[in-house]
Amino acid sequence: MRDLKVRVEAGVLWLTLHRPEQLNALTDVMVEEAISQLRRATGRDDVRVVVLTGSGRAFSAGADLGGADAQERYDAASVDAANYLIRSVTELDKPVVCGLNGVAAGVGMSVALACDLVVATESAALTVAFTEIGLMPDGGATATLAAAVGRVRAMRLALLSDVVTAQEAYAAGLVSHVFLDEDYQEELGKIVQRLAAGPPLAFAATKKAINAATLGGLPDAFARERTGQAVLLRTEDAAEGIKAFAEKRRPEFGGQ
Ligand code: T3D
Repeated sequence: MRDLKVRVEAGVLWLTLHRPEQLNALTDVMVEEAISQLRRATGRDDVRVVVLTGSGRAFSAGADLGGADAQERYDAASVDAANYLIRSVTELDKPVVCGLNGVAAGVGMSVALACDLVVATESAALTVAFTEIGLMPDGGATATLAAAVGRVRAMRLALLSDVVTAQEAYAAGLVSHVFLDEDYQEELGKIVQRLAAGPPLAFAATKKAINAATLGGLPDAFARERTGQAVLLRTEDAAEGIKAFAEKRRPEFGGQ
């Protein structure tokens, strides 16, 4: 698939989001293909660990905001697809590592937060971004963000969409590792190889137990996000937010 590069090497399934010109903004087809690869990974003996990463200078800028019909492309069904992608990460019985090679925004950040480890380059950054365009966080981020950083900082990040540097993200508990850009690829490779050589049954049981203990509210979060986002997507604020992004200006929200 052109926009999702897939390769298996030494027990590792590498899934690379590949729309570098659009900062790897996610299309429906990319989401569907990533889900399919993650779901198939369960039964693959040649896959012990999965890495999700991006091409170029971004991990993913979230939903694709390109085109005049951007707002109409999204509805409850697209929220369901995003949520299913997140579940495919959290429910996979193998470690999933986010190779945070650059910025993650919107549902791109939600994907990163769903992964078991987030290995970042020093130049990477995260921003919730949704509220900047009149939407609420989805892809389970209302649960995973709060689980990672606590309620108060989750509110700050979600309401103000501050851009968090990789070092700040590490200090806050959003990412598990940060490496200098020049060391990142090699260090990511070492971590992934340790996981590939580790005990699959113990990893599966550990992942399931930690997710159960920390993300028990995820199914309810998906449901709330679906309901809230379906409404927000049809507001004038969302239309203005998406239009303003395309026009590279600050949005003016009227609360309608
Ligand atoms: O169904 C549902 O689930 C609905 C909900 C949707 C889920 C969401 O993810 S909503 C949030 C969508 N994402 C955003 O709002 C983030 C938008 N992007 C940004 O805020 C910034 O691009 C970044 C902070 C990520 C990076 O900033 P910067 O200054 O490094 O790059 P830039 O100049 O803004 O972007 C570079 C190019 O990528 C630019 O194109 P150009 O002008 O060079 O032709 C820009 O338009 C493009 N780009 C960036 N983000 C997106 C995008 N193109 C399409 N979709 C994007 N999301």
